[in-house]
Amino acid sequence: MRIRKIRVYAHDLPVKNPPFVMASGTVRSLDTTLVRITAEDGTEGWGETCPVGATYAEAHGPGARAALIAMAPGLIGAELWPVALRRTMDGLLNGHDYAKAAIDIAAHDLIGKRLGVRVAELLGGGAAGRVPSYYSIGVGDPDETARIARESLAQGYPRLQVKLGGRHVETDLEALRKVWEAIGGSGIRLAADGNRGWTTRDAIRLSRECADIPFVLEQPCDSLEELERIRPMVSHPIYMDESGTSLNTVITAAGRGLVDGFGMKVTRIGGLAPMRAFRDICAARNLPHTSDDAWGGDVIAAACVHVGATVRPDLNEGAWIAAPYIDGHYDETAGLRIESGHIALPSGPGLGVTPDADIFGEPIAAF
Ligand code: 0XW
Ligand code: MG
Repeated sequence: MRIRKIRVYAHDLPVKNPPFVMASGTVRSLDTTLVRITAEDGTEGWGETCPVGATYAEAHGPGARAALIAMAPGLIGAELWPVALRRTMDGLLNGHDYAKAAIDIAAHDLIGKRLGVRVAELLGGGAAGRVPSYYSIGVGDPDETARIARESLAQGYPRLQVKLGGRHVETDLEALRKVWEAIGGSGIRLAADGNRGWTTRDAIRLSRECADIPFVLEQPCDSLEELERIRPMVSHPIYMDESGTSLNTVITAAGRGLVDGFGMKVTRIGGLAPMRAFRDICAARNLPHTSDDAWGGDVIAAACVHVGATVRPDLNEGAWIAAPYIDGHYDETAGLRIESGHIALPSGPGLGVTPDADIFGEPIAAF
């Protein structure tokens, strides 16, 4: 199975009820990039990569497209199987994993469609039909945060993530208290996501003053060194998100016992093939993790849900998708939807979604 044609599309995804606020950036509309690969036999596969603004990670929409355009000519005629494809991409461009991920996702979709199996089976199978999700509440007024927390609980979400940081830590403490008053005792799991925004001073204070509230501290500070510094001083488990930039970092973090789990992004780690290895490393160390991406439409959502379906149930912190924050779908019938805090695994071959290409207009590049 070899690549005959690659088309790259750019598309805007406006945020429903904008903005979405995180310590590391405020976003109103997301610049997503789609990749459409055609194989020699005419089978097609879709990939996507959608950084959540330009300040969340070392990634942005134009960067993804520049990297894809740089690689695309060298990928025509390349073998589609993921390991071979990854070697070809690494031989064409160093780094830029979030762009390579779009090609990797499209290859998985195409191979699945060609063989008549779901991506979840290509990732090893054992897939659950219904995948847990979690709701992410942007940084906001403490009372409003607590109201959304109550609403998410009523909607059936098994887990909640509250965005904090980038403001006075007193306001974050107030928000956490009010959220806990709203959901405490319900059984819903809670993550306090600092998105790299706290100093070690504020992360330690927040954890100590909320020692009675059972949440996980997600990416409290910016660097590995800061996480290492606060590790013995906080009362809460620490999950790594933004710092988990490669399998290499993940092995170090898991091996040294630096973290208790991960918020993981399919595109940040380079696609579904490395995500599968990541999942298995976590299983070997009994580390819970999410299967997310930064943002994106139905293609990226399906990729996250196929991985999420194969995660060992007791370690599964859920698949986050941007669907609740986006109007409409790329695939009106099979597009991914959250119902009672869970997502049905698409049943069709490959990713199980087929975007309506007309939505994206003319490709910005074709090879
Ligand atoms: C909640 N997410 C998965 C979506 C936003 O991109 C941020 C991210 C996170 O956990 O940091
Ligand atoms: Mg996070």
